[in-house]
Amino acid sequence: MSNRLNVAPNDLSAFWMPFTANRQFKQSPRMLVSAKDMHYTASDGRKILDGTAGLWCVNAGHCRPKITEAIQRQAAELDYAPAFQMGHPIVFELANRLVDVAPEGMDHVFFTNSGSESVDTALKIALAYQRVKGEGSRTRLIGRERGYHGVNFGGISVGGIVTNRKMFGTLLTGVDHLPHTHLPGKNAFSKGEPEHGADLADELERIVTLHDASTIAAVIVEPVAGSTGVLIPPKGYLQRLRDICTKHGILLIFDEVITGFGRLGTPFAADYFGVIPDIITTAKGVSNGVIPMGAVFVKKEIHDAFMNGPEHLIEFFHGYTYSGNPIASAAAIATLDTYKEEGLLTRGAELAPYWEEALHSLKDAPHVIDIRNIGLVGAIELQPIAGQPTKRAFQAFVKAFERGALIRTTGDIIALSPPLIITKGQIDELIDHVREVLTMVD
Ligand code: PXG
Ligand code: PLP
Repeated sequence: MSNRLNVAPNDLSAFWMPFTANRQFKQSPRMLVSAKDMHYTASDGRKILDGTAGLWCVNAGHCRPKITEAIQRQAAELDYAPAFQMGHPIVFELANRLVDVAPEGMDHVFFTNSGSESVDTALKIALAYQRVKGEGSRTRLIGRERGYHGVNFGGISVGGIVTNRKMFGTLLTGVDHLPHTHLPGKNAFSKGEPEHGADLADELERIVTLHDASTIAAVIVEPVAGSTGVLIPPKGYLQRLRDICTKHGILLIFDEVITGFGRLGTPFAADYFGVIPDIITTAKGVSNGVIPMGAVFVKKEIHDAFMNGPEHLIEFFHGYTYSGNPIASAAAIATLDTYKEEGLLTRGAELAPYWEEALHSLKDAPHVIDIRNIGLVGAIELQPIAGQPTKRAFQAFVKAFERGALIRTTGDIIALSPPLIITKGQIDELIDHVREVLTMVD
């Protein structure tokens, strides 16, 4: 039996932290205790400028009053309602509101609680859709190298990050991968979409030739790969993928868990690139990161293909206890209200030129070998310390935190994605912190 008295208030051992160097963290913890708008407050009282919108999710900034109030009100009114064979009005309202901001034709929404669940949901919808329309031989899924699609089994199978895959056996079978599009030799220091590499989409034709189109259900890509260091698609690449998928009857899934809800200066990346997929996965910004929620958007024809057979039967055997949870739904509606009132789904477009110049002003800073940007996302790639990859960037992360800025690092890449409410002055401040820490690291 656990005895709470045995647990000192500052005992950090029980919590097995996700994606964290646990032992190192617990020796010198970095604790956040409160947040407001663009800033966190650390446990020692210091204000920390949030350069990463939490983990790419707090798009409207922290502790926004409408969202806080909506959660408080909803928790007191209807805390939980069963998600299966029952409904509550708020989730229907939210679905309508989401369809209104989604790209044309994305008329239906399936709710989840995270990006990982959204991805596995989308893969299941794709497989089941092919089957209900009589193409049950289409069982293969195609992902991409350096893709991040969360941590569930479907997501790591189509994902392209070796550390997230190698411990977990054979994963889903029947998966193949496109090559990633990162070509530093040709595209270093590109502003926005890089010039070279659209032809990498033609690798899909090679994969189709190898397996035959009749065996492939769907292709899933992040329009801009976030987690593996902000890899921006070469000009024309996504349109080519779209064309090849259409030609072969393959569904195209955009994983917009990061790019959704204004990150690129448009509501979705599909809007930014003018390429409409068949399914869009989202999470994070849908509820401003405040409460777990994810949403999968599907085209009308996909949804409608399931609406056959006897009406008393469940059409799609999938769902989560917390799909469309009332409190999360209320938080998401208040989030959409906040985005709308403050124009946040397009504010990134206004700030993008300033952001681009500020980021690229780091070109001559020590260790910098590439800078990339699109919308309100940026990456600064560092030369790794020989034989010690990731060490230099991690030092930069720790030093930035000590100085008062939260940045994110992946490998030897610094990724920046501030809340969409950032001011030009705060952009300067963030970039100055990065410039300074680059002079301090080994
Ligand atoms: N797809 C994409 C494209 C993502 O970026 C997920 C799925 C999974 O979402 P959940 O909610 O299950 O974590 C993500 C999440 C980082 C970082 O620093 C990125 C994510 C999560 C945490 C950290 O790059 N992306
Ligand atoms: N495991 C058990 C034993 C369950 O009963 C359930 C749901 O009822 C789950 C897992 C799935 O949980 P969730 O619906 O929250 O994903």
